[in-house]
Amino acid sequence: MFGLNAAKKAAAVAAATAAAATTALLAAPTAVAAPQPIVGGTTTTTSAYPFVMQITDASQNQFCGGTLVSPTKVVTAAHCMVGETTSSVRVVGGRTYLNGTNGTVSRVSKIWTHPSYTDATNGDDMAVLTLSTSMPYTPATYVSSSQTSVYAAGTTARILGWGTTSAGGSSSNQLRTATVPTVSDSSCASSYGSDYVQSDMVCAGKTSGGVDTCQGDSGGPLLIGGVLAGITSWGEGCAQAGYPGVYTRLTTFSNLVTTQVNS
Ligand code: 4AZ
Repeated sequence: MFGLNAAKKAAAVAAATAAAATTALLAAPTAVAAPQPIVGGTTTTTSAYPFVMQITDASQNQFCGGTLVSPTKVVTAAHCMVGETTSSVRVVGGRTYLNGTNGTVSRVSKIWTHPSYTDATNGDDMAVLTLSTSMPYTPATYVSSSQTSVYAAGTTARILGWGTTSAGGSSSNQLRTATVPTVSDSSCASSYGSDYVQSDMVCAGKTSGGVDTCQGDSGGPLLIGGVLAGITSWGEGCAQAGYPGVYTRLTTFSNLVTTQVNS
């Protein structure tokens, strides 16, 4: 499983989850929990988190998240940009609902993808978009390269996005958020083996599962102390016990972000 990309993992596990859910329904119908936000969070707004951007296609259909780090620069995941061009992508700010028409829509004049990126499970899953139109929203601050202690195991991190509320489920029309504890490198390596690249990734999630990012949340922020510290990248399914979400470890890439912000 670990060689699959994030989207394929989600799809593959969705089939297994559906089969398991059928069994559970037959055995104990009242024991099946309703799907929850992101997976397991609450609704929020872009007024509360003004730096959270929708990454959309040219028809403004959202497919990933992003984080505004300057009026014209958005951090997202490299895997979100595979197959995309400056003409195929838009960035939408200030729009809480996927079916909204408000906020600010910008074209993208440059897509900078980490030059070593190959696959989310190999690391380097980061990209910086340059916007044609400035966003009139407060950007997020992001970690500096020296702030490696922010990831100490058990630290509360916040995840945000419009992604599916269960593996293989539907996206959320409204922006959602949840908090998850960071997970130690040793624990995450136990979950994911050599697909966990400690230098480039950090894991977050409850041991028992139930709260996680999921498909469509990719590229969006992981905040620690309100500061951008990670990018939603991949995981084995969503919210499964023993399989935390995997995020790009932004301290490793902070200087590259700054170079792009100043370019
Ligand atoms: C995805 O397919 C995806 N549970 C994003 C995050 C996670 C899994 C899959 C983490 O975009």
